[in-house]
Amino acid sequence: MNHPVLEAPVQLHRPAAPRPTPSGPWTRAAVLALMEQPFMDLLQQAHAVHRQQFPQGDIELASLLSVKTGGCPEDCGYCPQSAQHDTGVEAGKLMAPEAVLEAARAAKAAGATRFCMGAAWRSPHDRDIEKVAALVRGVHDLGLQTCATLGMLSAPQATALAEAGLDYYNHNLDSAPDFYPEIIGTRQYQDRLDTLGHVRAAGLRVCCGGIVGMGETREQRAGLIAELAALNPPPESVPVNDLVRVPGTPLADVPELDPFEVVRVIAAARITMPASRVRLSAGRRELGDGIQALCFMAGANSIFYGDKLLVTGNPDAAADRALLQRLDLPITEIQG
Ligand code: SAM
Ligand code: DTB
Ligand code: SF4
Repeated sequence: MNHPVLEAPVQLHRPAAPRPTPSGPWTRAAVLALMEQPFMDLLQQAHAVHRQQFPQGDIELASLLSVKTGGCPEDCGYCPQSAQHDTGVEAGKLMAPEAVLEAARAAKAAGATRFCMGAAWRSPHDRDIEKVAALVRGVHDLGLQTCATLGMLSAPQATALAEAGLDYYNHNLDSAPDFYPEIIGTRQYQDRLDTLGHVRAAGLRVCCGGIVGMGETREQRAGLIAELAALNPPPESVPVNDLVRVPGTPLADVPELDPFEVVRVIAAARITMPASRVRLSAGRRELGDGIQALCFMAGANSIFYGDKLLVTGNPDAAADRALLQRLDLPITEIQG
């Protein structure tokens, strides 16, 4: 049963076009059936898969840096960086390489193994790709795994980033296809799938997940997980973001999602994408330590680490280290 308060519809854009349900073992109905189990049964099932797939139980620490902030032409209803929302986020230029490398060195020194660079672009120009490629080379040379999230990419752009040493590309499906048009009007679900195709074809590893708590139904949360699990192969990293409700965005006043729903989504991601790193992403500050512990039990084994996400806050690095220590959870080490 969904909590009725959690079902507040948000109608920002046009209604959704019908779309075939994903094929393969994890149809939307099958994922929903998983999620509708009694909470403890779902948790137990997910934890068993997690133990089997990740016997060391380590938590990956990925640090984020907004290398180009604000002024984005897209209208994503959740995003503080859209130029279409009045959130007080100023549009900036691409950061200078030395400042990016300084942040990457600090992230490495604090224990991160992956460094993700985010840019508020709809789709980068080729000249932007050349500049980001230089950043990727520099971060790669520090011995960190590299990730970037720059919006939609063409096939040659994805290849250029792979050649520069990019390990992962983050591009989220964000929601179920039938909810997507209510949140974003400036691009289509298929645009996201096309970029993911170019990223895969370039040999990059895929980081792809979504956001919950935007007013979608539980069935639509199941629909997102079904779409992610149907990617072939499934994404290596699956970020699950709990909406950070930023004043000035159209979703600022959406009712808060029951935090146990986040745990259910993490559990469903773990069961349907057993080999993937499931990252408990935005919203951890609001979820608190107890719910985060349940998420780790349900199979989350990665977090964004560092005091800031892109423009909003994240738990302090020291508080995160303390939490993992209190839960006896080891941190992923840099390989090699
Ligand atoms: N512009 C690029 C894009 O949209 O792919 C990259 C940056 S964008 C900020 C990366 C992701 O951050 C989005 O796909 C969304 O999942 C997440 N995100 C943005 N705003 C958020 C918010 N307020 N709460 C939770 N997640 C958010
Ligand atoms: C992802 O899935 N979550 C991160 C990362 N990929 C780029 C971004 C979260 C953004 C939260 C709101 C903000 O600070 O802008
Ligand atoms: Fe732009 Fe990405 Fe924010 Fe959408 S989520 S407005 S594409 S920065």
